[in-house]
Amino acid sequence: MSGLVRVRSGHSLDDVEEILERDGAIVVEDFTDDITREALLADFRPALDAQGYGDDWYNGTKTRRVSSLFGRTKELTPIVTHPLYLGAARRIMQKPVPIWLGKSRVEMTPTIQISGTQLIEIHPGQGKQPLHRDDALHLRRHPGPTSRVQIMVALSEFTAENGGTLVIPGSHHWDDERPPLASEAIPTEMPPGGALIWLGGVYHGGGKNVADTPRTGMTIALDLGNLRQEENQYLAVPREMVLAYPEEVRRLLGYDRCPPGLGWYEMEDPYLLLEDSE
Ligand SMILES: O=C(O)CCC(=O)C(=O)O
Repeated sequence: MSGLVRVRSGHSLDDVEEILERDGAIVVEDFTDDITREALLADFRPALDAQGYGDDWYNGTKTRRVSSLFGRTKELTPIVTHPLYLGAARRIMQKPVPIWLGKSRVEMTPTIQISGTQLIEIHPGQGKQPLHRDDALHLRRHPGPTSRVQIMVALSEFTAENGGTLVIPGSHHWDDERPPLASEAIPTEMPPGGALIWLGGVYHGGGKNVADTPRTGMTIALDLGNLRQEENQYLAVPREMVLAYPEEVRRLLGYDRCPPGLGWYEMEDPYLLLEDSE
């Protein structure tokens, strides 16, 4: 494959879903506008500037990372509810599962939830990150149903030179025996405001930065609601910040119950806990 399919924000969801199922990844060129991108950068910049480089081969020794993103800004609604991101994630992951309840055959549809969030700023001199699958966190076998749909929003331009995310298209179809090779990976190139959406089973990694400016990306992962969140959102996002978001986002942050009965509080929908405080 020569490159990732590139679409615009108004593209048909049917088509984006089909491309993601086939290639495992897609670029949306105009995912977010400059106003949102600049507001996000303004909210994140103090934390990013105060953050030192990582100190291991995986996170990068010339890379700055900041997490707890929903606790640091109130501007993430248009990103996480974007119809092509949330829409594709819902279609790909929220598949009904048949179960027996006594003699009744019923179908339960899982929720999805915000799992990990990170700003990743790759500085000049950073080498390639090892290619990996993010759904390895779920200790699962491949190929199989998708348990994660992730996004990387370009807060600065992404190029082949500055560390644009390396992706192996189609690798979510591979089994667990086939190793990823650097020669199979292609760099994600996109303008500021563009986004890469990819499935958890796709091999990818941060690229090498041989440019003279940093590459700044913001990643959010949506996972199936019956899995543990990668980043503990109950600890990462203070209550007042959860309350600053609309119901759909609060539920995505984990204040929701995944059928048939995961995550309840006092045997009720945990969302009630937020309603009571308004
Ligand atoms: O920064 C990137 O482009 C990808 C980072 C990544 O895949 C990771 O840190 O797990």
